Amino acid sequence: MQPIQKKTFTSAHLEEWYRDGVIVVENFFNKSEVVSVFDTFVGMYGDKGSDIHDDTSLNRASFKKQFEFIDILPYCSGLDLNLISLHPDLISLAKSLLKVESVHLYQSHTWAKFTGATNYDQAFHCDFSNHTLTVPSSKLGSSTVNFLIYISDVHADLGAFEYVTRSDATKILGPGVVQISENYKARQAQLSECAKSVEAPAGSLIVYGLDVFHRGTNLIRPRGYRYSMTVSYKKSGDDAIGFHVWQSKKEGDWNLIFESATPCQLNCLGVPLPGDEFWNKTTISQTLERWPNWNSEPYVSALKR
Ligand SMILES: O=C(O)CCC(=O)C(=O)O
Ligand SMILES: [Fe+2]
Repeated sequence: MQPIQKKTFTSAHLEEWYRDGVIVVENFFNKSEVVSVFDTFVGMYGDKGSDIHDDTSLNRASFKKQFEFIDILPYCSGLDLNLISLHPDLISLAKSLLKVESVHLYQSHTWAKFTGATNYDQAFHCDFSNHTLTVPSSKLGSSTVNFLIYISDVHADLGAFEYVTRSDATKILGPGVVQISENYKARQAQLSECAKSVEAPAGSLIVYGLDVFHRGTNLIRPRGYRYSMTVSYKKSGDDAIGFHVWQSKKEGDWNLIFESATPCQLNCLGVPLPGDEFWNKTTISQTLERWPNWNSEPYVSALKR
């Protein structure tokens, strides 16, 4: 088992994960890491916040607009942005939370939200429906972990994430409930009463399970914006879970990642580790042809052992 390396992450957090299904770690990433990612967001999305917020009730089209400013790994610029979802501390945390030696990054996207672009309010929900064709694992801690990373400072009027701890949701909905099937409005109101709002600085990390009720909220501050990233890991080899298929983005600039990521980081994208039976002289030279700046040395060395 990999130790939890991050100073800001303690065993009390681990207990919270099993008890509440949610952990908030303020300043998980250091300022210099986040400032660089923030600057890349500014270049990608700018500041489109309007003076007036949108509080009209949502329909299908305005709901879809919540997801307008999203890009998927690999990103067109910014090495730090491309590597933040593969940050060694995040990988190590995912391994500790899932209690496994090997994890797979199955979701990584940016998300910019702007005051007035739409109404960003959501109902309380659990995130499993587009991560699996079934339901979340009923084992505490599950086989997946979702991370929401704040890239800008987030206050209540800037689309703060809201969640309900597992025990509060159990009191309202009963044990193990992940879908609200009756008394929808009343249940939403009850969840809202005990919801916690995450106001936190850029670089903070929200960790939550697929079985945790949560929601996005509207941005109402004039000219407000919220930059964030959604990143999910699963236990390697869990075929029940998925979101992106990295191979479908073969036109994307994977060079940025291949030239800087460690074998452990690349392994989280499905690249076999040095020493794996996949590697031989042919597969190494063909991979080098695809990604000329890839550091093949650890893979070559492992062949000689
Ligand atoms: O961005 C957020 O604060 C949460 C969004 C969310 O829960 C979702 O779109 O599933
Ligand atoms: Fe969600």
